Amino acid sequence: MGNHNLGMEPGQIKSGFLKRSTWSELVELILHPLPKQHSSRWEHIARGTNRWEHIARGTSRREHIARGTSRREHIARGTSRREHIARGTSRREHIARGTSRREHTARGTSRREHIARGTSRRSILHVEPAGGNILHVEPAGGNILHVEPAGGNILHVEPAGGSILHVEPTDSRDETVLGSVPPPSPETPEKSTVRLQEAPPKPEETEAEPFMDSSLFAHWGQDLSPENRRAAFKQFQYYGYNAYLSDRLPLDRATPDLRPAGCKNLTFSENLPQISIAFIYVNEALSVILRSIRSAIDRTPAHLLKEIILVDDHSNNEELREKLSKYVEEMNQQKPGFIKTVRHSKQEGLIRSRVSGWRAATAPVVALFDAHVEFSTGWAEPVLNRIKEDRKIIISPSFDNIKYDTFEIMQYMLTAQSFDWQLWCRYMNPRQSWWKRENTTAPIKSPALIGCFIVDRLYFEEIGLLDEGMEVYGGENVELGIRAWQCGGSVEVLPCARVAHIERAHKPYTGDLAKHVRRNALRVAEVWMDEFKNHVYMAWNVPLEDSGIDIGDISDRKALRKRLQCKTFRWYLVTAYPEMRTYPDNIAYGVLQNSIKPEICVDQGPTPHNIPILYICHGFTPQIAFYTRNELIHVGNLSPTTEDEENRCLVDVNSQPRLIDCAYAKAKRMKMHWHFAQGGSIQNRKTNRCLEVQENSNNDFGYHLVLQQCSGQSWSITNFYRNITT
Ligand SMILES: [Mn+2]
Repeated sequence: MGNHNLGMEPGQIKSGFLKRSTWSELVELILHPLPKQHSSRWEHIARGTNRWEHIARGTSRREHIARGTSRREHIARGTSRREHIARGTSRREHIARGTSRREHTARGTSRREHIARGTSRRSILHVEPAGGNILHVEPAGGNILHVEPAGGNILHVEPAGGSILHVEPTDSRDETVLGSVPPPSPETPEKSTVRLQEAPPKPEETEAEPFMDSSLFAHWGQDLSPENRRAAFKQFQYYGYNAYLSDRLPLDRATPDLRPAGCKNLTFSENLPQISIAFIYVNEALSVILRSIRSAIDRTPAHLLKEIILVDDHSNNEELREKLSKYVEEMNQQKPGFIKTVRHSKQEGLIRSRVSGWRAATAPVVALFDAHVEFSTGWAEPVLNRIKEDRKIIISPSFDNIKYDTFEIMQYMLTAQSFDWQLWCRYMNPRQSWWKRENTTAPIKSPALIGCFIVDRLYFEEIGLLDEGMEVYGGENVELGIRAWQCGGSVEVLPCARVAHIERAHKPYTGDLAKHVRRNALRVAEVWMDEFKNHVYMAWNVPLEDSGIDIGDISDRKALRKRLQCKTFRWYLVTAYPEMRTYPDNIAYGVLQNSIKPEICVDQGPTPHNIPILYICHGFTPQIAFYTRNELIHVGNLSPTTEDEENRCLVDVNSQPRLIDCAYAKAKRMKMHWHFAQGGSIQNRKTNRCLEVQENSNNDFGYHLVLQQCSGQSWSITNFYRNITT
């Protein structure tokens, strides 16, 4: 989704993927019903500036995933959707303009209502003639709201503070080699897993300016001298944001007041508690850290800001260390002890760094933040007031985005913070009950946290800080949210506390991000999720038993849960996260392999097509199949929440295998029930045709999927909970 073209042009479309002519017809059909002045996402489609164009070019996320170059890898290369956002072409911006589904929700006219009125894009898409099937606008994992959370583990983006995507510090748009980064490999390798070595030609690089196609220069810097451009690019590669520009902006620059209107009229207690603000960083640009500090000082009432704590997670930048020390020294001469410094002698990762910041804090309330933020006017009072009202509420501010290239501040809509079943965090629309209050200053109850948060110092300790048995990053913010709720506290996002945060193009940490998130997620599943823990294993396609993944010792965390007499995860789902979908009927999951050609797997294929394909097995989301007690075969991402409608089921459509929206297929009573037992055939209950593989020289891997009279081919699925019986 929304990715760079990665050097691919329409001419490089893989045969068998969506062709231009089909695309043009589709665009026409889609656009026809919409008035011209409508500033919808469709207009971007018409302009070819969005994800659809990538799909049309055959460069959709699914295809990248299919090639083993998932979006995560693009993120690793610094070529994520974020860049589209920076260019103002993302859906997020539509949200900011108030043209999104969220606004409809705010008006109490949900997308479903539009669907009911026949005005939704879904109904529009139903005009797609091919096979009489639905086009799926939001491809599996079309994590549309997963945009750039601050602090979280959203995988798609650069979260503030949280479970950052610690990935390689290069702007590898310039590398552009699909398959050059191997997919994160399961720790228990599957025998059929094959690494892909597909590589399109490198774009030509001119001697003079090999970096001019970097996203850094899409909206900025064209007028710089070549020399300065080179300098700016070098800094960008290192930091993941435009440090060159940051160095030239005032530390106390003005920022827009993006608070909802009513915030200015709120009144607060006379005796608010003091706060310590901890900034966690590793190899951050000096000017960015200083601006974070400056804005904290300028935008927090002086009598409430007790101290600032700088947690350096073992930066190796000597110059940064020296200059920052000098700054701290000067500040402390004016105000002794005001800035404290904590330095790790080895890199501990974000999670333990946050705890280090908390340990150094002495005020009654502690804020744990990234060091690339700018606080907005009036951010602290509502937070401190809320904590004074109830010390068991953990609070996140509302985040806006400091664009990593121009440093402009882009407003984000108000959201709650939640997560999917892999425990990547995501933004979530505040629920109906909140909108109905028609008070946009009211706290938004939130299932979890994106990453940066403010908490009562002693309460944080009482409920067990963060899980320090987690490594590097990821999952700790989700764990904290779940734990807070289950153990008698809660989480809220405050609309009047706004903090702008740089969503970096890439991270200073390196390594296999997903691997850490997966491990940390399994810890959360084992400690907190009771009978729902299998959902995390399903989402990561990891066997429930003998996964081969060492999640470390969780006995302390289990003891903590017992000691605090925490409620069940079922209670949590009902109370704190009713939007989350559960899948109690799934009885098997994993890749579907045919014994004739086990190295290729059933794959959801490129979107927006609904034709399942056979592809080299990689075991990532587009190939994860689920077989249910009700004999459905679901392929691809499991929609994490009821806001998403992405689940697709295998259906026999006129003897062709198709992937159709499960709810739609069910409503239309389509032929979607399959008899399947491990090692046996996959046979449609109504038509008796079998899903089989057939040789086809036009296909990349020599075979394609067919529905035909059963010839006795056998299929297997990787994991199952119980014996699949007839
Ligand atoms: Mn961040």
